[in-house]
Amino acid sequence: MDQGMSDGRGDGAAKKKPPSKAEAVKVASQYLRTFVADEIGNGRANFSEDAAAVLKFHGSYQQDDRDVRSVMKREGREKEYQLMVRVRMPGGKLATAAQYLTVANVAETAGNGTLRITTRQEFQIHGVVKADLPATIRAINESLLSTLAACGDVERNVLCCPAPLCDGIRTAMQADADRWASHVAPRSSSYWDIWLDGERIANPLLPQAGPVRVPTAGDDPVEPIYGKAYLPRKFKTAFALPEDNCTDIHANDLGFLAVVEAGKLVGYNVLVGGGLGTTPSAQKTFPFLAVPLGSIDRADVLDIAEAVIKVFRDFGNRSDRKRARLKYLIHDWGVPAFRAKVEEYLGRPLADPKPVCVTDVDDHLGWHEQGDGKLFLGIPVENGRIKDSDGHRLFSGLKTFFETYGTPARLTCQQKILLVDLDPAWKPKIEAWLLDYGIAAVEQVSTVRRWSMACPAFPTCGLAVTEAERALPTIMDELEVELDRLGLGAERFTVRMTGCPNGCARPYNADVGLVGRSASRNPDGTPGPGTYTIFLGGRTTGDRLNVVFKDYVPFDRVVAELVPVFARFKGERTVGETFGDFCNRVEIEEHAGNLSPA
Ligand code: SRM
Ligand code: SF4
Repeated sequence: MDQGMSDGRGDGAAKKKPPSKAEAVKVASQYLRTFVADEIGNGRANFSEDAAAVLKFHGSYQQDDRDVRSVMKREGREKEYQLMVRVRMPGGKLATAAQYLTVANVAETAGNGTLRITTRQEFQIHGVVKADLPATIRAINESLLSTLAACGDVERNVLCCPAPLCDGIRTAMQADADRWASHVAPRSSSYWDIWLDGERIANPLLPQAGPVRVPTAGDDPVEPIYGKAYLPRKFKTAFALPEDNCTDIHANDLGFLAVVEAGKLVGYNVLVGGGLGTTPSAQKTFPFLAVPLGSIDRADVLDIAEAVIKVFRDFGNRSDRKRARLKYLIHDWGVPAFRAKVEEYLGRPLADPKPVCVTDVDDHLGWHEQGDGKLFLGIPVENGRIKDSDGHRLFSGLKTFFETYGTPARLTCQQKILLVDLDPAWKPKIEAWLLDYGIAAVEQVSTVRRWSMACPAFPTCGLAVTEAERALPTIMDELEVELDRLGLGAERFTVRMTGCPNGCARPYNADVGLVGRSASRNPDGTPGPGTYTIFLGGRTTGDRLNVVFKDYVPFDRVVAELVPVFARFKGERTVGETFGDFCNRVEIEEHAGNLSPA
């Protein structure tokens, strides 16, 4: 995986190709209005392809139940259409208990009775039928949350460390993230017209009517930041602290890495070009980690973010969606040329990056003091799925919790939930509540499971080729046994699994990445677990890509392939060396590109 950059502007050929069909649909949607508005009440169970493409900008994906897809096809019946609704939550913040209860209520009444915390600290509700979509979006908006721009070719949910620590730094960083999130949200009125009868519910996290910060020749009167065709592709931004990269900043198109002086947040190093999606058969695609572009004062966040996003808007590849992410523009141009263009848009030079980089990560689980006399409690949620099953009643338990205590919450980019603003006097009762509902405290979860994540994959994701969320718990059961046997149970490393190479659980910068490679079928025709590519040698801090260890590994062989590497790590590691660092060192020392046990 080449992190190298070219230094010339090599994408000229792609520029001459005609725009893709997706571009035509965006323009024809007239600022995200037509198609969707025309089809909501047409009595059909599904949206047309064009409407489904525009619907993403409104925060919803059209899906079908893949567990029954082949049966339905065999019986000549229509797919089991359903919608996934994503709730936009900058910095993962739920300001009130009522917001949580609204989302949980919608999941119960219109969805499949579960909630999914995503790797970008949002909620997803799966299984909503088309007829229930308007009421679902209205309820979410009435609770002062939104779904606008949770998906689509726009700035996605802006990530920020969610820990409610009163250290003066996180609060300031969260305020900067909120300012950018509201400034960059789409400004067209179509969302309110379609779902809320034109009523703009006052929501501080939605678009500010104010002017753009960096006026450029390409600005459109309705959408001055995006224009009629919005962005060439999705765009992702994260804020992080060097000692706490819990937002995985290097996986984002744009990153703000805090520069702290004398205990105060004074500015940021600006990182650009992160993105993980890849298609193994297309060499022109690859995962890439964001690289430093320059440094800025806090006051300049909106200006620099707007300049970067507008350069992407104007020069990103609009003919080939596989190569449309910012990382490819930067790869093709090289950092110096990209920086020069950003400076041109900004109207001033950018200071060089400061000597600040990521050093650690905190998942914020367990009990912590906030610094204002209150406590917060981070709760593990396996693969982000909030559900009731087998005596573990997390879904019911959280509802009771928010009804009882009425406190806010935060979601993390590790798919976990933080219960915040807790009175220390409540601690014994809250611990009893955990026991009552069979909710595991962090101390009861193994280190390997604690640091693992999987994407949803089957049955909801239309792009899945293998299982992930439903398969990782089995891998964890097996790994726990093997790691304990080797005396490695306390080792901290990340295991991240996805059902296809798109990288939604960020497998390519994990210590261990398990990426769905080829499909299989169960005897009853439902999707089987498939085969996986095993990647090794990333880092828990997320600032190094891993490399392929083994390809096409059947699901039931994954742990068997890993165990000899763990055994070798135990025998050969240097003092304090982590598993990811060991794999990376051995791979580099042996120049083998393969860590097969000696
Ligand atoms: Fe993702 C597409 C789920 C984070 C890269 N992602 C999808 C879709 C919408 C499938 C689709 O297009 O039909 C998945 C819906 C599955 C379902 O049933 O819910 C999906 N992505 C997810 C979530 C829910 C995974 C999770 O375990 O939480 C995450 C939602 C985040 C959110 O709240 O917005 C999610 N996706 C990511 C990340 C990680 C991140 O952003 O930190 C990545 C890698 C970083 C990146 O963007 O490069 C990621 N998702 C993709 C890609 C590949 C993009 C590319 O540049 O090639 C796709 C496919 C696409 O866009 O065409 C994709
Ligand atoms: Fe779907 Fe692939 Fe993303 Fe998993 S990684 S949610 S299978 S697109």
